[in-house]
Amino acid sequence: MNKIVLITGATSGFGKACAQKFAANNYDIIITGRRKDRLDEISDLLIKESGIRVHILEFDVQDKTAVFNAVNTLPEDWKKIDVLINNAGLALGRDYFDEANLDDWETMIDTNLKGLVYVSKAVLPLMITNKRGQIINIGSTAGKEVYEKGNMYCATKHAVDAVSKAMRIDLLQHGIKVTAVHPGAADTEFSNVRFKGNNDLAKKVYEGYQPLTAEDVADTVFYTTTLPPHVCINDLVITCTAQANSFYTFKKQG
Ligand code: NDP
Ligand code: 8X3
Repeated sequence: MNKIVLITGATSGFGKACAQKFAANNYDIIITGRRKDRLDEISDLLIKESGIRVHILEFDVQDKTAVFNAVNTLPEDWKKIDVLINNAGLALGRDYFDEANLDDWETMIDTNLKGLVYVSKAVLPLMITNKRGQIINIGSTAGKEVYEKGNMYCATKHAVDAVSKAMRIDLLQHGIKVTAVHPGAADTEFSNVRFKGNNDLAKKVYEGYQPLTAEDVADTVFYTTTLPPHVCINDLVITCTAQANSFYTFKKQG
């Protein structure tokens, strides 16, 4: 029987690339997200490319009831989840603290922190019953250093860092691995979302250097699942070669 991975935010970016990477390595995949048309498209693609099984769960991670309903009503043959990738997330806006929009902040807190916690709490009983599993939380370099106008996005990613540490300690007794992967700048739909459809501003983020791709991150996420049962990567920061951390990126001028 193939192993099973559940990926949140599989309709785009890292989540979609992870789905393709795990499918190519014979995992059966539970893909989740809000955009049903994309979930259907990606399901067709994965089946065509890799011939594995795909199960679609359409929900908003901010909706606690929807999250628990979706996971609790999984068919029996989808309940042995080996890997959970908590990837769904977003930044909204890049403004000074006093000028930033409170609704944007609440959406980031509800998605990046509370959503991650809901999905984890829903999936954990299945992993504990199975006496195995790995939870991979997608943090960010923004969870390691706070940068100007990053305020609440950085705060939610620092919270992901802290929650990952807390999970790792409390789940030791169940033998569940907890891995936090913290990427730097990667060219996905992330900046289009952050700048609310201003694609010129989004494009500027990646000018003058070669950022990570979604595939770079997916390859690394997959690698963390290939280690022997007694080995766990706890915390991993991955940036493109031009980036040192949140503050330093070497950009070519002109
Ligand atoms: P994308 O915008 O390309 O993908 C984001 C994914 O999250 C989409 O599949 C989206 O699905 C899903 N999502 C967002 N909000 C919700 C929600 N409320 N409920 C369910 N799903 C949701 O961005 P990335 O792939 O770049 O981002 C993935 C993760 O990586 C995020 O947590 C982000 O913070 C983090 N990250 C990104 C970096 C980057 O530079 N790109 C760097 C470091 C970390 P849908 O809209 O269909 O619901
Ligand atoms: C996304 C990377 O630098 O925009 O988490 O915070 S950054």
